[in-house]
Amino acid sequence: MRALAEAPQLLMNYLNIDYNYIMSWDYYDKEWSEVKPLIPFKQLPMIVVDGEHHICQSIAIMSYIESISGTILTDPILIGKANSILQSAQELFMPLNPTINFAVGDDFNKKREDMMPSLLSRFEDLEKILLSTNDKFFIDDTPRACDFAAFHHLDLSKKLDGEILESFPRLAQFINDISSINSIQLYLEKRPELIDVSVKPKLVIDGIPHPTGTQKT
Ligand SMILES: N[C@@H](CCC(=O)N[C@@H](CS)C(=O)NCC(=O)O)C(=O)O
Repeated sequence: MRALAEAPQLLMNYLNIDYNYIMSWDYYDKEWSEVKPLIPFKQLPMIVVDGEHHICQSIAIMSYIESISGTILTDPILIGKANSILQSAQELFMPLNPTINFAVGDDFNKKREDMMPSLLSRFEDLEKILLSTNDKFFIDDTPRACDFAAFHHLDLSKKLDGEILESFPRLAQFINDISSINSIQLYLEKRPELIDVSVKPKLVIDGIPHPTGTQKT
């Protein structure tokens, strides 16, 4: 699925950190149902460092990446603000991400309708914060974990409704600013495309469409 591994990958691409993205069934050579009980919190994403350290939870993964890159914030106020944006952005995960990646037909339409008020409310909050600053991104002119998390969910929401960001010009500008960063543009061009959302969602990996889900195909 295109979900919580996106922001860590955007961050690593921005920071020019080399990594391999490996499906769990390829890394462990086992079905997901057999892998799940083996990993620390039974869910992905997980980053494996030096082949021995297993870090789960997307926010923890991003904190780790920022720590090793030396781009960590030091001002406690800014750290607090960045964390509040990061957590608020990650709260958009459910039900947005599973709906886009898996729901089809009437179920997709119902979920879209049900989530719209809370989605729009959170978008309003994020729009307001960006409008209150003269900076390009949420904290300053440097994109950080909180920016990439917000970017992921906002970008994904366009697959729920292609016009959803029309009422949020500052968020649309933010998406544009993140997408135009050279390393991010390259990543977005090469990442698997998510197609047939709401019909029969698939990720196109190396030119081959694979149904989303937890089965190796
Ligand atoms: N709080 C966790 C949530 C992780 C999560 O929900 N992972 C989903 C995919 S994005 C998962 O592993 N689903 C498969 C399963 O639960 O078996 C995080 O931020 O990483």
